[in-house]
Amino acid sequence: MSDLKTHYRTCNICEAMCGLEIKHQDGNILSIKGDKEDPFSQGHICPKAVALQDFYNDKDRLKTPLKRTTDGWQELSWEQAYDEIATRFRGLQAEHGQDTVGVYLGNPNAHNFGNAIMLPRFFKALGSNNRYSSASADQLPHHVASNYMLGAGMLIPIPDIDHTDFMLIIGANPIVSNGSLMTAPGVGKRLKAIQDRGGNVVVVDPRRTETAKKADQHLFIRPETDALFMLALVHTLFEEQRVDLGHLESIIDGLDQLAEAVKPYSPEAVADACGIDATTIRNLARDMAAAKSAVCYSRMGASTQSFGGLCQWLNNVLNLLTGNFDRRGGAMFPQPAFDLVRDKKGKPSSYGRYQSRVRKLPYFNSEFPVATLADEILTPGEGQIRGMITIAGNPVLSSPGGARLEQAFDSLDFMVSVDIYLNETTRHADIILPATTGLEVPHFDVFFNSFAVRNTAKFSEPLFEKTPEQKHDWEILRDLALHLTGREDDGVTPEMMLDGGLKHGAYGEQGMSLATLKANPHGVDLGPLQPCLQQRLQTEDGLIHIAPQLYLDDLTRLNASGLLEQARNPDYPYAMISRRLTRSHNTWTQNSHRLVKGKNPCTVQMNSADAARLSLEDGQLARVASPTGSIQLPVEINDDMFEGVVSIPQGWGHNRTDTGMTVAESQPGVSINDVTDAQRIDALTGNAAFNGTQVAIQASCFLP
Ligand SMILES: Nc1nc2c(c(=O)[nH]1)N[C@H]1C(S)=C(S)[C@@H](COP(=O)(O)OP(=O)(O)OC[C@H]3O[C@@H](n4cnc5c(=O)[nH]c(N)nc54)[C@H](O)[C@@H]3O)O[C@H]1N2
Ligand SMILES: Nc1nc2c(c(=O)[nH]1)N[C@H]1C(S)=C(S)[C@@H](COP(=O)(O)OP(=O)(O)OC[C@H]3O[C@@H](n4cnc5c(=O)[nH]c(N)nc54)[C@H](O)[C@@H]3O)O[C@H]1N2
Ligand code: SF4
Ligand SMILES: [Mo]
Repeated sequence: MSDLKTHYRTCNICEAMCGLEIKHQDGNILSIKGDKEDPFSQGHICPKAVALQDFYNDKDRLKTPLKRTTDGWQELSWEQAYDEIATRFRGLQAEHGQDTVGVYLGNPNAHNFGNAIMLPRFFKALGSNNRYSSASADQLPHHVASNYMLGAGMLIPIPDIDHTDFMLIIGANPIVSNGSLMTAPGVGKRLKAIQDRGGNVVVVDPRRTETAKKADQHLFIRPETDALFMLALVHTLFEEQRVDLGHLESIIDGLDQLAEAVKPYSPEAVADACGIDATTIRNLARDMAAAKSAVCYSRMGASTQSFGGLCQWLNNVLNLLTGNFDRRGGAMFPQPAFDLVRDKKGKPSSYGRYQSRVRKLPYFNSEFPVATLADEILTPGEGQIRGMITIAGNPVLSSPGGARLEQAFDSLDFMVSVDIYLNETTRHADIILPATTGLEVPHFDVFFNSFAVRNTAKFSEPLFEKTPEQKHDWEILRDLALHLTGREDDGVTPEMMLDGGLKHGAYGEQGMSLATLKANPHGVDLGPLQPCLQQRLQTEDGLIHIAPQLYLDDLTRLNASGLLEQARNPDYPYAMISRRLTRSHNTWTQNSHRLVKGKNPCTVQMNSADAARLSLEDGQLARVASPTGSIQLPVEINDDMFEGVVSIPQGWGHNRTDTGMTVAESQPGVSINDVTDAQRIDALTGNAAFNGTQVAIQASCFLP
């Protein structure tokens, strides 16, 4: 028996970047705990980190390339797989054009530094513009707002949660999600600290969430009316002359146009639509303006909805107008050691450079919206997608109208998936390329350091060596690129590129390098966020654009939406929203026995008044239907729900046939995205509009 060893690394599951301390011996994990010496997370951890050992040990995890044949899945060598993929993709492209091969990237790409660094090479080799990702089912409106207001889509303002005196949280549940576009391990403690220093936390959400329960004030809001609500806050700031631009005053452009545009949206005009009375809205605007420091933080609830673009613009507007932009305790800008924003100045953004073929949706950040991926596969004509590669994504469960995407994948000439499981998406592939994951992979957060509430940097070595047959995601991407182009390997690795980026980054002159990080396995603290926007701003004129024309134009769409009049479809009278669960992450963690054991969490939560109206009892099976599909799941009566709104978990539905996730199949749940509609988008950004999907509910005729 060898010695007991301790390994330090960063958890790769969600955005919180928790440091872990893992005790192991002879290849067995003895414990996974929070690393108290991690300067950022200081010992915080959630139940999912302990499941990292389950993913490592999972017997269902794929280790060798698989090919679908009439006799089922057969193993093949990496070389055979690469050769076949290159031949098939190039064949399709020769016949139907470069763009005939589509790419879908899922969420774990953002948590895997090898992918983040190697993907551009793969894209270049493939040469297709038909790219899609989970970003357009998530945070795209944040990028579009930063692009138009600040000149760079990745320059995202982050709430300075550790120093603020007033935090307005709209459509986020960080106690469960552990924060998003706000990497902040231990959000609960950080929120409590706001209250302990005399500050206030206000949550605006159609559900009284775990976060709302800890807040000083919770306001129920009708789904998708957030833009109206925020317009009324902005209106009040102007009307009551509470605008104070602070140190950025001289570089903010467009204030007069903004003041004019918000005139119609008084609190009285929007109150009924939002379900929040006018005095409460006015008082909130006053409180935010009067606070020593304040920050408005809007996330998924305000982003994945029909006016997600307007919401994320208005979020920034509120922080600017109260003088809280780029200011301690307000919305600040991290300065990561490996910087994704540097030197973007003057480079035109790709927003609207192309339109998608079928629905004419805008291109942004070199991608089309995932809400139109099925259309591009299923609609014949020049430019149709006939081949597809998914990389670390499960869009059959995660995309709006997932069931239609499933049909679309079935119709492809050739499909490849780079993944760790045989799941609802990868089962449609002709070849699956299995990657290493989690504890076998070196780790550096290329993205989440750009969104973190403190500047830190950390590199983690793999805990376990991969076997000689296994390949890292980045090696698969590199090898595919080499097979597609016929080029020789130049030997460049993600670690080399990371080292270069660190040495040339903001802390390079102070000795930052990969060697520095390797010498500090708990991570390096680079200090609290500092005002730095004037140096980091990327607009060509050096100004902050507070009222870009595309947002002012989109107000016409908001006015015509029927939201102000509270228009409802009588056939589908309930508004459906999604929820996240503490013990699952999107679609892929449900093969851990310790995470899914216990009661079925995949329930439809509804208010008792709604349940009474529908004659539904707690635990009874209900059918939730939209014009695009229906699912059946148990009712959970819960007065934490706003009347007329029902909540269903996202990421479930492991009840499809021919998948290979045996634990997940034992507690499958149903997929909310069998009910969502890919036609429902934020037309401005192309982002999926999951929230507020109109549904009908009735008792199910089947027994549970
Ligand atoms: N209705 C509704 N839908 C939603 C949401 C919602 O709130 N409501 N949320 C949206 C959001 S925010 C997101 S981010 C998307 C997520 O959408 P996706 O990214 O499509 O879904 P994931 O479950 O993250 O898929 C991860 C895939 O990667 C695989 N995987 C895990 N680790 C690795 C690895 O190390 N390497 C490789 N190669 N593969 C790996 C998993 O097996 C799985 O197939 O879902 C969106 N969908
Ligand atoms: N445990 C766990 N953690 C996760 C994930 C997970 O699956 N599980 N996923 C990760 C990912 S990929 C992401 S992007 C982040 C997301 O992190 P968050 O943005 O915090 O995500 P949610 O928990 O979905 O919170 C969205 C909130 O918006 C509310 N909401 C819905 N519709 C509306 C609306 O119209 N208006 C308003 N104001 N609110 C609305 C919902 O009730 C919900 O409370 O979480 C990450 N962390
Ligand atoms: S909060 Fe996120 S990063 Fe932290 S341990 Fe849990 S899953 Fe991992
Ligand atoms: Mo996400």
